[in-house]
Amino acid sequence: MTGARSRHDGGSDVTISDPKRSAAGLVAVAVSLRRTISQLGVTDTARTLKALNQTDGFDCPGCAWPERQDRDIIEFCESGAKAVADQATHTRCTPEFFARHSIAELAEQDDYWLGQTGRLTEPMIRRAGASHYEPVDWNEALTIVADELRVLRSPDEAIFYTSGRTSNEAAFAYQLLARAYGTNNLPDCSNMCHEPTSIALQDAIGIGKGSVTFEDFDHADLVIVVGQNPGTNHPRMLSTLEQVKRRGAQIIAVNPLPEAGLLHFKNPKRARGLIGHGTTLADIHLPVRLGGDQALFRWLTRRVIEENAVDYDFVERHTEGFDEFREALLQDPVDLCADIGVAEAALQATWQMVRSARRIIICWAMGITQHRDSVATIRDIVNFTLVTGSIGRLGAGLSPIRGHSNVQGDRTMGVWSNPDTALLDAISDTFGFDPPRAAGFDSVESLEALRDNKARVVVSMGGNLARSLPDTDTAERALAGCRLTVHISTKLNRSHLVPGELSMILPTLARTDVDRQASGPQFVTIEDSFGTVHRSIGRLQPASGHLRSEVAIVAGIARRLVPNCGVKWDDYQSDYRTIRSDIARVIPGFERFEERVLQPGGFLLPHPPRDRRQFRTPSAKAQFSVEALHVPYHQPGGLILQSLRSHDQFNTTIYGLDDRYRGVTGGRRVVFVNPDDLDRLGLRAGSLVDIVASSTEPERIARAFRVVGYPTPPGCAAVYYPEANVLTQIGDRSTAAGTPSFKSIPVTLRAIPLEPSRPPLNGTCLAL
Ligand SMILES: Nc1nc2c(c(=O)[nH]1)N[C@H]1C(S)=C(S)[C@@H](COP(=O)(O)OP(=O)(O)OC[C@H]3O[C@@H](n4cnc5c(=O)[nH]c(N)nc54)[C@H](O)[C@@H]3O)O[C@H]1N2
Ligand SMILES: Nc1nc2c(c(=O)[nH]1)N[C@H]1C(S)=C(S)[C@@H](COP(=O)(O)OP(=O)(O)OC[C@H]3O[C@@H](n4cnc5c(=O)[nH]c(N)nc54)[C@H](O)[C@@H]3O)O[C@H]1N2
Ligand SMILES: [Mo]
Repeated sequence: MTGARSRHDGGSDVTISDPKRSAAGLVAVAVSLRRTISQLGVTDTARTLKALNQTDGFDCPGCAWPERQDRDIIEFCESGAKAVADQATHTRCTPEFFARHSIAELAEQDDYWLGQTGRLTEPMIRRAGASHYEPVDWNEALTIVADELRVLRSPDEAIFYTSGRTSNEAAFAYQLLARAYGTNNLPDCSNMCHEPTSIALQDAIGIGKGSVTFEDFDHADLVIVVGQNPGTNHPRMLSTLEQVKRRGAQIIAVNPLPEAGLLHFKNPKRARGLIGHGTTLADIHLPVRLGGDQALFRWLTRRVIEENAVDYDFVERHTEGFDEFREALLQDPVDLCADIGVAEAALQATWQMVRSARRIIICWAMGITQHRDSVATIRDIVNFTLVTGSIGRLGAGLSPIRGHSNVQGDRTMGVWSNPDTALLDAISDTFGFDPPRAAGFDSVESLEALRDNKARVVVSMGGNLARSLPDTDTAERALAGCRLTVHISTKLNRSHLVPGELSMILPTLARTDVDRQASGPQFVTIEDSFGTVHRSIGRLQPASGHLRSEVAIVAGIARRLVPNCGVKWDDYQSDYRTIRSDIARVIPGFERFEERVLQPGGFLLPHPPRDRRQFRTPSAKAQFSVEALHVPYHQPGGLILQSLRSHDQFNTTIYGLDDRYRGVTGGRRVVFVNPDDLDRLGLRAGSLVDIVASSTEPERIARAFRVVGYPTPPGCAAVYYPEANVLTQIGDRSTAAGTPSFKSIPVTLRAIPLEPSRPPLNGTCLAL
């Protein structure tokens, strides 16, 4: 089974200590510097960190949390420093490396090892039947890609995936290439991430994006952070949460786990943060059960209605469907404590806090989106914001926190398997070719199409589908069954090692690198989680003279495949201003793009609900919706399992083997279980177990995990992504958005007898 391949298997080297109760502080500074200096040396570390997230520097290749206009001279976090160290590393993965190691040999290594091989330096090809990758020149590589695409029976046999680091310019060119060629098969990482958010918000308020900016955080009375771990995944958000607290406003954290970054923050930019106890963030932590959020928001909304706290002025003027919604909601059982997983007293305290707040922001991320009923949950979150009039009011709003640094921008640029007619019409009007109208495959549908031989070529603009998709075994087989796999990548990853009959690794510039084209040095643009579009300019010398920018690679394929589609591919490549000028013609909100993006800090895209309480739904009103209440309960003898990120990874890229805040050191194959469940299941902390997905055919097993007793709610366990992906079936996905249910997998734990040579771990049962 796939999961068993790691050198760091079985958690044998893992040590466990108590989880931390505060995030950042001096340790974070020390780790940031140690990591960057070890990868880049002292001089490049200084040069790089100074430019990180500055208006004339480059955008962090980590998360999508925005920068303030009046940003600090140091505007990065530990996770950002690690992301930069990973990309700007001086280690190189060269043709000699590929000559030394066969693909089969490399496939035996784990993700951490693969990530340590450094930046790719030259285009590589695995020719049919070959055991090794070998160098190939760019002309031959791009010609093969175009030739292979040209001979497919239908353009819909090709899949063009995008991971969310790709710049606006490259994304715009890439979706034009796919559509001029003739397919809407443009899956993206968003399909596995915030797709439920985009769908729920589009239907409810007429735009699939969040409705807040920093100004709102500056005026909020209450910020509710739901299903998100900012201490690890969006650490710069902690400064904003700290400011919220210092103004006297309040924070509620809704999370099964007591994540350190939700409890206390030691701001490394202030002396007190370095030596003191830090700022307390969450006033209330609600340890909801996995998937208990929908019940929570319905309970709260019912309180709002029953205790006469509805913003009737907003509801009457700006919404539709309130009466039906209220009637349906009042049918809910009065006592939802068990469904939420939280005691009545804590709910009442939460209600008091909500009752006294006029300006409420709700933030959420993967803890909400990666469930079967995620769209319904988000609609119920929106229902709550509508009864409280929390949209289009200063200090209030919906704040989905995006993942990849440009995932929101890639979608704005048209990377979308289910595009709206307006976009396709604008493309047709501007370039004169007729883009396909039928929807293409999203990420999981692409996997199904590959499995069923309906698709035969995958082009992957970033990403690591072998590890990020559900059902790892099928994903690997699907990639290996392709006629051609093309990976436009910065670093080696598992997907390169399950090559199609022909496979290509096309090495590309990273965000940190200088991008020089025929017209001179180029910048690219990025859209953050609040909808601000700004510049990013690389500062470091590229890892090798052979690297090409993502734009140049797209243009190189396009020039050979669709030379006469009305897009000026040569100009696109030589001068990115040409691309921006076309974006301005095609994408609404980008008028005078070049001029406005040259302003320091860039510009904010329009958001009608936020700006004017205007809702572009069919009725021009925000929509209440009636949703069925659903809670994923575990079976007797089983658990519900979530998969999440450690403090030392970026998605499928594993930076290191420590999860500092959760007290895990030296390994990743651990499963966090509530101590009461250990008794119920007849297990002990330190036991070695296989994790078995319930009722799947064939049986799905993730092998050899150490049990850690941890303060997670009863019945709810946790394990790291991507080790857990083998457990998620392709069919387990959000009913309305297709996003895999990575955070509610029904499982059982099967004990593996301990070998006599391996004593049980000490200290694996943590104090609650
Ligand atoms: N350093 C670093 N930064 C990153 C990433 C990274 O891997 N590393 N990834 C980037 C990407 S692409 C994304 S999408 C984001 C992800 O950012 P997050 O969404 O913060 O990522 P996860 O680690 O998946 O954490 C989910 C959190 O939700 C909680 N949770 C799980 N299930 C539930 C539930 O049912 N209800 C509630 N209320 N909470 C729940 C978990 O306990 C955990 O705290 O981060 C981005 N930033
Ligand atoms: N079990 C489980 N599975 C999950 C999740 C989960 O929480 N649990 N989360 C899901 C989420 S939220 C997401 S977003 C997906 C992410 O899934 P993917 O987008 O498929 O994966 P990443 O790990 O982000 O991609 C990493 C690779 O991108 C390449 N890369 C890095 N920077 C660049 C660049 O600038 N340009 C190019 N061209 N390539 C680059 C590198 O080669 C690197 O190996 O995974 C999903 N899968
Ligand atoms: Mo994501």
